Amino acid sequence: MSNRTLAILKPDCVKKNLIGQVVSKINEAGFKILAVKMVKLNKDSASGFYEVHKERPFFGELVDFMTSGPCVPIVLQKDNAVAEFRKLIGATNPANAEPGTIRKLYADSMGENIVHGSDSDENAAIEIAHFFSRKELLELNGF
Ligand code: 3AN
Repeated sequence: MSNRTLAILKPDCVKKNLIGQVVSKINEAGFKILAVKMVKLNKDSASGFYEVHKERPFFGELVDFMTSGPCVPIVLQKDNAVAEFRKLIGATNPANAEPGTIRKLYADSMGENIVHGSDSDENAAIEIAHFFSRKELLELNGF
């Protein structure tokens, strides 16, 4: 089991000035930040990131939203990071998210749901590589 996951603070999180509050929740839950940056995705990059969803009816909307403003990818470390982070963010639809989860606290809708979290160790590795080069990760953390 890997101890890393990729979080993205989505464009709604950045626009609503919630970066600080969400990062506080992440730190309070015991995650260590290994790497962080702010980026504005273009259509190709967002489509590549969400490749697995390309046949879903909401794909166009998802790519439009993810390219609508800057977002903040973060590499996080904790034991059992993928599952622990998904527990912290709550269900995809904020209406169904547990009280106290990041999406319950801050998200407006299924599409604009504040934060992304990898759904498997395999995808975490792919998603981390989408945003951070080997060189950057080596320089920051020796991995
Ligand atoms: P999660 O991010 O909780 O793993 P997924 O993998 O089912 O959720 O969906 C990927 C992203 O697609 C979600 N974060 C959400 O922003 C968006 N999404 C999922 N379902 C819908 C929907 N019905 N309408 C609009 N956007 C959606």
